[in-house]
Amino acid sequence: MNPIITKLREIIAAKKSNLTVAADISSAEKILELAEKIGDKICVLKTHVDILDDFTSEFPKKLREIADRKNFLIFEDRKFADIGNTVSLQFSGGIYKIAEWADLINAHSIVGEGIVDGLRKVNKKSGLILLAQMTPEGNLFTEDYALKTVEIAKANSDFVVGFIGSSDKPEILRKIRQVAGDDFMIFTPGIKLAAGCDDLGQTYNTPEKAIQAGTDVIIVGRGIIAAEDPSLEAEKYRAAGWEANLKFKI
Ligand code: 5BU
Repeated sequence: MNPIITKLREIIAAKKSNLTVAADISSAEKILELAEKIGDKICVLKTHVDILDDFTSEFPKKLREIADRKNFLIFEDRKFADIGNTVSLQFSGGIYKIAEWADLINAHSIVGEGIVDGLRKVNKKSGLILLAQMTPEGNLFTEDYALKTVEIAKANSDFVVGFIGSSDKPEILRKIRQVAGDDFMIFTPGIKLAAGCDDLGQTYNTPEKAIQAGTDVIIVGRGIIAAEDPSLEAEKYRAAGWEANLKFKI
């Protein structure tokens, strides 16, 4: 088991928070401001560094300082999806040098186990999340695909910390949980207090539905970052996620 799992579980218990906030904002400064505001409420902050207009190598350093002070992990949602050699270059190099700073990264399993080997080759400190499902309407993920992804994870449990699972197909999510057992963490995006969808096919389900289906960590983006008061909203999601955790998991 990857020690990052233990660390994440400790953070979740200490902060009574299974909430990840997706900081889908194009300004580094605004992400840092958000992290200061909501850092106490979250277990993980999720980034897409390639949407930043003003990325510099200072950004991950500053975010790390906040993450250490407020006790949360940093998840770069890069969704690697290439041959082993290419992903090792993408993970370690380029402008972003993700391997230097991300606690968590993710990858598609569609290309097979070689992607895990390619990422592991240059890994320094990150844990890998495999996409077993995705949230958009009409996606091509199947139960068979999800369960084969779990097999890859089990064969690489030194590095793989868990899965992305979607509560829009809770029966598959439940199977992932059953087959994966408790040595992996499941992260679920597409979460809002009011279920529904956006205008580009994103599906939303409630924290309760995701956790009942077996998820460990809920990922919330616009439900929090687009709110008038993100810290107030983050507290609502933290409380809802934790309540569901107590009801269904402990
Ligand atoms: P939202 O604003 O709560 O819809 O943002 C969801 C975030 O989770 C966003 O950063 C997506 O890139 C990310 N995401 C997702 O929505 N669905 C998926 O299947 C995966 C990631 Br994998």
